[in-house]
Amino acid sequence: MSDLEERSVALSLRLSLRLSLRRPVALLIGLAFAGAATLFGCIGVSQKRATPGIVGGRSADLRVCHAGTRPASDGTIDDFEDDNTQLPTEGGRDGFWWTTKDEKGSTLGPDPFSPSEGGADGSEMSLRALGKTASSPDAWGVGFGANLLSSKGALYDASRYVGISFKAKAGPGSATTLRFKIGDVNTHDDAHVCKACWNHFGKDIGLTNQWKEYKVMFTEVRQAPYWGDPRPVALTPSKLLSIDFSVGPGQDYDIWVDDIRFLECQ
Ligand SMILES: [Ca+2]
Repeated sequence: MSDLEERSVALSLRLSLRLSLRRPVALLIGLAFAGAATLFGCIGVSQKRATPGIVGGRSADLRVCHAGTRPASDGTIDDFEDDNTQLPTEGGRDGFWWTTKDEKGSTLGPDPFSPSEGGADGSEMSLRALGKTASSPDAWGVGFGANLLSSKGALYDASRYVGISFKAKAGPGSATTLRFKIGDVNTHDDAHVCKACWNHFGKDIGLTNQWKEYKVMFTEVRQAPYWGDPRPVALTPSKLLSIDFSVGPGQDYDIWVDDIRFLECQ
């Protein structure tokens, strides 16, 4: 992500937090979907009418794996062994890693942001992010993530998967709480649906100082409370844009992640 795009994300986030970002385009798209849902309802194609302004977002559409999960055969989002900032071109993905931070003094390294030596399970490379997040009242911290597709605003269909696993650890003295998030059509600004964007569906992760695997199922991710517009009931796996990891304000952090994979049912 360029400096300009990074500033743009930070600016959008602040605007969204103030619930002041309202775009005629988003409204038109929302109305278009509402109209389509009404039409389908009339001709009996769909039994359930979508909530106006929400694309998908229904828990009934999420798959549950009764026999457990396994890494999908084309599921590697990144293992960082290629030592670059693009996702491996597997499963049709070709996006890039980026970073974002508040403008209140939070720092994020290394600069330039790229894979570091030392990985999970004896592998050679992983993704390390380290720095200090500001503690002022309006600081929100830092984040690092990847768009699943390189084309801006393109939606990635992950409906054949059921969740994402990754390995992670915290360095000595680091903050140990990390939030993992998935940006979808209803929460990502680039999809032009949300009016208050960036409250992605996510889960708080508690790290240790040892590499450990974490599984995050599409059924269990939630938006943070009290803000975001719209606020769908569930993630829409058929229309994803991004994944990211974020660290909240007022902390020293040294976070390592590796072997990020989509999961499928056993
Ligand atoms: Ca690795």
